[in-house]
Amino acid sequence: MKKVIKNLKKAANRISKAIESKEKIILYGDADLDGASSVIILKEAIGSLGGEVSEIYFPDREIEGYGITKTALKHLKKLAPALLIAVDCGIGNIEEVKIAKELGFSVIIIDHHKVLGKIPKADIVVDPLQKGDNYPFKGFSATGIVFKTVEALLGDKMSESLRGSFLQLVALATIADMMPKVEDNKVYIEEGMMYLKNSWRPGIKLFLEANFLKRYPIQEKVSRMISMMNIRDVEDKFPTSFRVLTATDSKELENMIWDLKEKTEIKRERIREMAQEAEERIIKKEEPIIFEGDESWDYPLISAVASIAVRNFGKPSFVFKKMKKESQGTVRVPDGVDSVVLMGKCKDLVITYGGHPKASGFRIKNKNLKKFKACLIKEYEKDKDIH
Ligand SMILES: [Mn+2]
Repeated sequence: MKKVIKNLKKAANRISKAIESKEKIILYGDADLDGASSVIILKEAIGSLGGEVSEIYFPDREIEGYGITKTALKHLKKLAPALLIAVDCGIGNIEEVKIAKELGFSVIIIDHHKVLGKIPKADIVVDPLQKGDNYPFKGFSATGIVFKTVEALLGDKMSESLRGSFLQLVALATIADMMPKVEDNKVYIEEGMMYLKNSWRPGIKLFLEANFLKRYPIQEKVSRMISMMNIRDVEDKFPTSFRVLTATDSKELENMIWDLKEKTEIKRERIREMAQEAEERIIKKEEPIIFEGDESWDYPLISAVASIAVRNFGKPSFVFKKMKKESQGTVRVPDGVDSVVLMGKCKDLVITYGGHPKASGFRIKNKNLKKFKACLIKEYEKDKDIH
């Protein structure tokens, strides 16, 4: 028998039922390129079946935190009862899902993050990393799983052009999320790249034709476009990636792309400054891990700083934006270290944490920062002794 991702068919059937019975549907996605692409594919697939999406929501990580947030539920509750589909939002929202259910939402979670112990009591959870999932490949982006879901949802109503337009987004998201380029992903990226070259999505088309990318070969064009779009800048509800991938007005798009280009240049300079600041502090300390944060650091850029720190020092790097009472952080680690497992050993000290072994995040009360750092060092050294 052909292996399928656990609960995938169930999720497709539930969405199909919601379309038929004209239930309200809410799409809820992480604001990065993977989350935005997931939302777009679902929106267009539902649209192609004559369904309608009542609301799209991207939480602002800096203000609300990651995943399904209480701020979001407060905003969305007027729409209940409705089908709430959360994509690329992690698998740790036990409490928030409980609240959503009490508010009258039916909840589907589609995700690709590591499961942390218990899973939320959503109506349907699709995550190849959950227990009992026998699908052999585990390295999908969230968008890759969403694509498989809409394949099941649309069946033979998936036209060649729809498939091509979805695969472009799967390729972008898979590359953006740095998922392994093997097995199913390899096929998605190869096919997606083919469609990307001749994209009829106005945003992609204009991006790849942009003057400042002219001199690069297509692969490089695409990778530059991805890094420019993979920012979680939620403004008036939507991240830029979502706008660029869905807008149709070419004047508006040209402005957005130009704006992104300028932002990217400023961003690059700012990352360099922050990385240097961090570096000056790191070399003064001789510690087994890097644990640095600052109130002045720009949250959307700290992941880049953490990546640079791993590259330069070869140590697990925890970099955070300090806010009034809490800090929101990002983690990058060298090969052989699992950041989610490591944080799991200190999980009582954080508000939330999660992600992928090599790239993850956390949110913590400022009063626990010192203890968290001490715990991480202790646990990391313990593990190192074993190896
Ligand atoms: Mn993702």
